Amino acid sequence: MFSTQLKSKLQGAESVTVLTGAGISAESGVPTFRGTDGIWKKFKPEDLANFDSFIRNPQLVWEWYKYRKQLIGSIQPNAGHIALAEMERRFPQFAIITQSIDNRHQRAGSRSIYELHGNVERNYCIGCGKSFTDAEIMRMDKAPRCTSCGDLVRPDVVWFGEQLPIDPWEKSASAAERAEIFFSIGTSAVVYPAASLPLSAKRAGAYLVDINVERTERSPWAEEVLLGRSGDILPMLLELCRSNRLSEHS
Ligand code: BV8
Ligand code: ZN
Repeated sequence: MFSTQLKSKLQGAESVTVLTGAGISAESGVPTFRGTDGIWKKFKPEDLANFDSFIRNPQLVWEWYKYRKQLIGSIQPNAGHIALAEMERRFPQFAIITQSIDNRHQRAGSRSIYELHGNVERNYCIGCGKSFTDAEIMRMDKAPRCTSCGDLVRPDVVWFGEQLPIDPWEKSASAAERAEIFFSIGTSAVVYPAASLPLSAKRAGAYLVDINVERTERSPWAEEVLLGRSGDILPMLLELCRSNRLSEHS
C-alpha cells in the first residue's frame, strides 16, 4: 500500500506536518461538511457560518451550533486521532494543523495543534470579549447574552469571510514550509486559505501525501494518494515510523 519512498522518509524524517479536515472525525460519528453525510446538506454555509446571518438570526445559528456541540461532546477520538497523537512522539518536529473545531485531537493526546478555524468548545461575547463555557451557554436561552454587557455571545469559530487567527496561521505556514513530509488528511481542500498549505509545503520541497476516501483537489499534486479511511490508514503508517527515534534524540 505504501511506496518504498514513503517508508524510508518515515524512517528518517526530522519534520512532519499534518493538515486535517472534517474527514478525520468522520469515523467518530461527526458528519463532514461536504461528504455524502455532510452537515452542509441540510444547511448552506452562507446561511449559518457567517457573521451577518448570526446578527440577523442568532437563534438559528445557535440552534445549529448547540446541535453540533452536543454531537461532538459525545464522541470519542478514533484510531486516526490516536495514531497521530503517537506519531507526534516519533519525530523531533511534528505539527497538526486542523480545520476541525471539535477538539478531538486534544482529547486524543496530541499537543502541537494549530486550530485554524477555532474550537467549538469555546465561546465569547462579541461586545466585550468575555469568554463563556459550554455549560454556561447550554443553560442560557436560544441566543445566549453576555452576563457583563448584555451583547450576543458567539462560538469561538472562524466564519466565512472572517480572517483566520494570526498566530495559528503563522505557525501553520512555517510548519508547512519546514515539512519533509506533509500529510493532507480528510479534507476536500476547497476552503481557503487552509487549502493552500499543502501546496506551499510541496513548493518548499515536502513529500505530499493525500489521505482520503476519495480523490480530492489536492490529489493531482500529491506524490502519493492513499485512498481509504484515515482511521485504518494512520495506524498502519504509525507502524512504519521508527519507535525509538526520540529516545535517540533525548
Ligand atoms: C477568509 C468553522 C478572508 C465554522 C469553517 C471563492 C474562491 C476561493 C475562496 C473563497 C471564495 N469565496 C470566499 C472564499 C474564502 C472562503 C472560502 O474558502 N470559501 C470556499 C467555500 C470557496 N474562506 C473564508 O471565508 C475564510 N476566511 O478567507 O477571510 C479575509 C481575508 C483578510 C481579511 C478578512 C477576511 C474562512 C474559512 C473558514 C470557514 N469556517 N469552519 C464551523 O465549522 O462551523 S470551514 C469548514 O470547512 C470546516 O472548518 C471544515 O473543516 C472546512 C473545510 O472542509 P473539510 O474539512 O475539507 O471538510 P469537507 O466535508 O469539505 O471534506 C471532508 C473530506 O473528508 C472529504 O474529502 C471526504 O471525502 C473525506 N472523508 C470522509 N470520511 C473520511 C474522509 N477522509 C478520510 N477518512 C474518512 N473516514
Ligand atoms: Zn460582553
